[in-house]
Amino acid sequence: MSEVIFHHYPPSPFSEKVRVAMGIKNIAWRSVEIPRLPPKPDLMPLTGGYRRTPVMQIGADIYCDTQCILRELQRRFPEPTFYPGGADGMPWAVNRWTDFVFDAAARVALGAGADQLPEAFAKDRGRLYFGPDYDFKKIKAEVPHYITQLRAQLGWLEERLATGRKFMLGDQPGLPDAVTYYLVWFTRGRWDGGAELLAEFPALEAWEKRVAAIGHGKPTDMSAAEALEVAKATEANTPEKADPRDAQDLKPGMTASIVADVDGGEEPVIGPVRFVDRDTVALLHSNDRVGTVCIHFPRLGYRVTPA
Ligand SMILES: N[C@@H](CCC(=O)N[C@@H](CS)C(=O)NCC(=O)O)C(=O)O
Repeated sequence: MSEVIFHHYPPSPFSEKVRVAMGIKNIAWRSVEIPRLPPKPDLMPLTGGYRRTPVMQIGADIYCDTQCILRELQRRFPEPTFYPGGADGMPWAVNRWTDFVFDAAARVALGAGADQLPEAFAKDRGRLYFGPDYDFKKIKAEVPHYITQLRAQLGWLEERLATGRKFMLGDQPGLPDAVTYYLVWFTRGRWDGGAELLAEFPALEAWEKRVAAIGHGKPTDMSAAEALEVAKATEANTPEKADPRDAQDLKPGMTASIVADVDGGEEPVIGPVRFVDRDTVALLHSNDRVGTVCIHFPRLGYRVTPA
């Protein structure tokens, strides 16, 4: 089987979600460090224009969005399961909820630190996370409100752990640990007030140390050029598949565009449909640097438009 190649940068919170998930499964993976800001000239040939972080590559199959990445990791590496104790299904709902918590955490961290943000970073993340009318002055003024939103939700995690569970589902770590840990990691690491807020939650802090101790599996560095070569030398391993129940009636071969269903100012990825099911849609994309790749997206949170 081709290696897992993970395109990310160390301070990326969504990447930390996946790094911990790979730690839970103790996966050996190749680490490609990508730029924190566009342009990302060695990533775009793989993603067809999708610019968010992280992205996972396995041969010529490219997985965008942590939802899609985590599902594929569970499919390819079923044991140890992300759903110990028969928690199947529920962790995906938890994962989706954490996007909402992250929005509060990002407003707190970026709002509180607004005066120190490098201009290019503020411009990029302002538009991406907070829409075309983003206003850091307003977000900064509302930080106390966003702290209340973050605190209430961190409190739920504390309640869960204060019952004596080692991990969110019991004695074994699972997907709910990976997808909530990054919120705590981001809150502590990126906001001056993080440590004080978290000090209210002793069970959460003890769990934070247990999850940190799991580590990130077995990463070894790879250059972006090598990752592009891997894609070029490999054929995508995704079969052609339609879904007779698909409400949009997407069919392999038809051209479609796909973009995150938020107003982040992102470019859609366009190409022929390869694979459709309830959770995933994959498009083909070709260019000189990688040949043809198959780019996978989640259905949830993404808008597909047939051309
Ligand atoms: N829904 C996406 C969100 C990913 C996301 O917003 N990632 C942030 C960084 S952690 C990002 O892309 N920032 C802009 C960038 O890296 O260019 C996912 O779950 O992967």
